[in-house]
Amino acid sequence: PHLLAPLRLDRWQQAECWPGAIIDGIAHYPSTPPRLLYSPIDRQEHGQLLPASAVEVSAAVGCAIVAFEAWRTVPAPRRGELVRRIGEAVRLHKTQLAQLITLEAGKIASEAEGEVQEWIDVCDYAAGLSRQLHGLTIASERPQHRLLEQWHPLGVVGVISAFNFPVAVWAWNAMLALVCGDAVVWKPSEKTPLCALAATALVLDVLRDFGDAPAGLIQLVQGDAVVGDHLASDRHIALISATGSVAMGRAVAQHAATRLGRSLLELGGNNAAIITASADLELAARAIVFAAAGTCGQRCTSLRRLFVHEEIADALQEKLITAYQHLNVGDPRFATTLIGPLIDDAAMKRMHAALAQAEIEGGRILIGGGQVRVGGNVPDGGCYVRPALLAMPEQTDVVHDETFAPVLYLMRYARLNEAIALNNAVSQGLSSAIFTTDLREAGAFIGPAGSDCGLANVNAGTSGAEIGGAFGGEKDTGGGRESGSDAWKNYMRRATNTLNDGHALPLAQGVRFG
Ligand code: UN1
Repeated sequence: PHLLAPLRLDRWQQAECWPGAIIDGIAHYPSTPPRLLYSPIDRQEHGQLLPASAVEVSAAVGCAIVAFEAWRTVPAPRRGELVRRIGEAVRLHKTQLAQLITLEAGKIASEAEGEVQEWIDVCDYAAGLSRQLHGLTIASERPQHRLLEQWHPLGVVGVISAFNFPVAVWAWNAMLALVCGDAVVWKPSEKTPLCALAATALVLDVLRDFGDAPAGLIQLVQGDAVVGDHLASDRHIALISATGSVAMGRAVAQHAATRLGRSLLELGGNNAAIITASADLELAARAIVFAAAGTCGQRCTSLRRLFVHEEIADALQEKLITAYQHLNVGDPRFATTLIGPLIDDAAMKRMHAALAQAEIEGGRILIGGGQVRVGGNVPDGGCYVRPALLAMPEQTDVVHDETFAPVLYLMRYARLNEAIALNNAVSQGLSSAIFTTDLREAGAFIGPAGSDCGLANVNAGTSGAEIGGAFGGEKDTGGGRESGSDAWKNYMRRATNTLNDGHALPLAQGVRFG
């Protein structure tokens, strides 16, 4: 309750039941079988949710269309003002939102606050952007003619997000969509519904005070994959932006493609770092530990593969083992904890299956992998594991999989091109890094024949990207780019206009007609 009241969430709680949909600012309690809500910290139940059905999805989309039709003619800088005020409200509630993220996703305070900070940052970015939604003017081949390009609001944007970033990923999409003049329907992860309700409550309060912004700009439909499928299949959704597993992305992309809708996909990563012989090992080790073990290995940008030059492999391995020994695993609400729980039993089973498979494929666990015993700051009921570091003889089958857990496979290499080829040899293409003090090695890695990922870093880990850059990756990662740079163009439609200022009607390409 101390979390829910300041976020004004208690208004929606009816006898331990949470609404599966917020449509036009009104809570809906569908007559669907309830879903029990647990915290990954200790599996304590904290209520139940009535998931949305196809009816609520259609209603939410319908209301979003009405809101869009009003919002698209509001001047973009005024739309930016709305997002600026959302940013102010998020600042005021940063701590409570972060605590809710800790409760539902199991993140430690600093990472949960960092996630809320991403929302704040993207508000600032989007507010500025609202005065920069610019197109080109282009020289015409015809006398007294001009070509220009305009970016118009697109329509209703569907957002499907994952448990590991329960507010930030939606915020990257939603804050940009709002300044671009769109309305948003959100299907969050079924594992983090209270975060979604809190974020929606906060935006609705800002909308109410704003005046010329309809409540229907932000709609929420909660539930599992079926709800996401309804959203992705709805032909009124102009863009479906989905973050999560490759399997989910494939399903969403197929639904959208059937109706020739747009999709924006940010899917799995199987991110690697190359540590060359010239690397600053102290710095590399710190970056590796945060990227591989931080967030309990549950970021799409988490580090999963390590290619270490054979000359420094023993030294680095030793540093990593020492660092892993000191990782404090436990209740994420304790200030000294660095690694919180895995999200659920299924995640832990997948981790253990991957470790067993790795051993069959010739791998050797150097440290970690086991479940942490209950006691002290390790509560009963949660899935607390020791981050695992394994030595692999080569990039075997299991290394090609993204196991969403703190599992890091260490492999040795002799030549840089060999390591770059291995970096690129997996089906995913999200994030990558090289640690080197050699300019040529860095250049090779970030050049056209280097890393094939959407993110390629030098002396910086694979995770923890800033919002200012375009975020996303290639191949099975889905090809989409969200957040900064020119990702806003995804949320708008481009119109090319030809303007004739003259009295004659010259035809393009010199065509004569009559
Ligand atoms: C994700 O895990 O889906 O770069 C997003 C990062 C964060 C975002 C991760 N800024 O790790």
